[in-house]
Amino acid sequence: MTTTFPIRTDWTRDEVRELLDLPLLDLIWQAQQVHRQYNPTNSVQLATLLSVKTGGCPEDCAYCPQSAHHDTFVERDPRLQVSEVLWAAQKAREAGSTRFCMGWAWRQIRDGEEFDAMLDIVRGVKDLGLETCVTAGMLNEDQARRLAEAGLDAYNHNLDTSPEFYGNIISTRTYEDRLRTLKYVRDAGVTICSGGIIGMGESVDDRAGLLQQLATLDPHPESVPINTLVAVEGTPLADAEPVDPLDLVRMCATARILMPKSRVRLSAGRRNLTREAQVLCFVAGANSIFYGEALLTTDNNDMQEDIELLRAIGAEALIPQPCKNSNKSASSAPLPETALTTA
Ligand code: SAM
Ligand code: DTB
Ligand code: SF4
Repeated sequence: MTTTFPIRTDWTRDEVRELLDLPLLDLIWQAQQVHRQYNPTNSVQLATLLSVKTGGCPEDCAYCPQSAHHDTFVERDPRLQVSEVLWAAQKAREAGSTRFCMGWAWRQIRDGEEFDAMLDIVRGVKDLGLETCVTAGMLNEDQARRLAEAGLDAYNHNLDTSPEFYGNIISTRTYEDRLRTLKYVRDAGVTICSGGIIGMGESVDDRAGLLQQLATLDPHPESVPINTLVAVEGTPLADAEPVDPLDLVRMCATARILMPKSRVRLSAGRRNLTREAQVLCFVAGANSIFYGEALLTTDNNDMQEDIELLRAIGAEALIPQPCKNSNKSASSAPLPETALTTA
């Protein structure tokens, strides 16, 4: 008999903890059942990242190489021009990506020229037929509304960890600040991308706390990035203990069970995983990756190796939506044999 799993937004922390503590084989079995019920195809979404405004961020996030509070390899770069971003988006599309995620290292973007350029970028990327995602720190209600009007599909704003552990990682903003921006984004009709990071010295209970926060947002975030800390020299977390990849598998599986329909994205830190560990994450319910040479400021997995791995497991990539004015319809398709990069 097939069990069916309802979608719930009333998860308790104890329930989440029980899932995280299950024998791994039982956890993966349950996650696979949920995954097959809600996501019956083998589709894996490829999302490409681009840092539009890099470094010099006034926030003090302990993990982040872009914080002005830490002395890291990241140089404050002049922000990219609209045309440079659109060129990069076009390349990402040609390489097989369907979602283009753009980062601005801000605490909160100011209205005016800078914000208007962001709106132009969103419109331009959308016109290429890509899903658009922006991450730029806090937003006010009006900014969320204007981004929605420009056609923004998703806003990334991670809760990062549990409410109790948050103060150990960031002191310049609060959990409530984060939740408020998520509410403005949701109210404006933009989908939410929100997840967190493991490997910052948090306990299993903190991981349960993060997942419980995400899984009690109603509706669930449409996209849930699970990052493993990329320990960068010069940040306070430079010497953090590496994460056991099986703990990442547990996070993916538990996120899948809690949020059956969300895209669970295997995010930063994938470069340190073997092919087999990545496959276990896909089995556990991850169904998206960051695809491209770089994340925001650090290196990502080799694109050709990614295509080969996804082909080896029979994954299907979504194909980009048609550009505006094209009459072709969108669908999902086998992956290309090679990452279609052009210099
Ligand atoms: N400033 C914006 C913000 O914080 O929302 C956007 C950019 S920020 C770099 C986006 C997310 O990347 C963070 O919320 C964090 O979860 C993740 N991140 C940043 N540095 C990381 C690192 N070294 N390792 C893993 N994840 C990281
Ligand atoms: C997310 O959760 N991870 C991405 C994206 N959302 C913006 C960023 C990862 C950043 C890793 C460190 C860096 O390359 O700067
Ligand atoms: Fe700034 Fe975002 Fe980095 Fe925090 S994570 S320092 S808010 S860029």
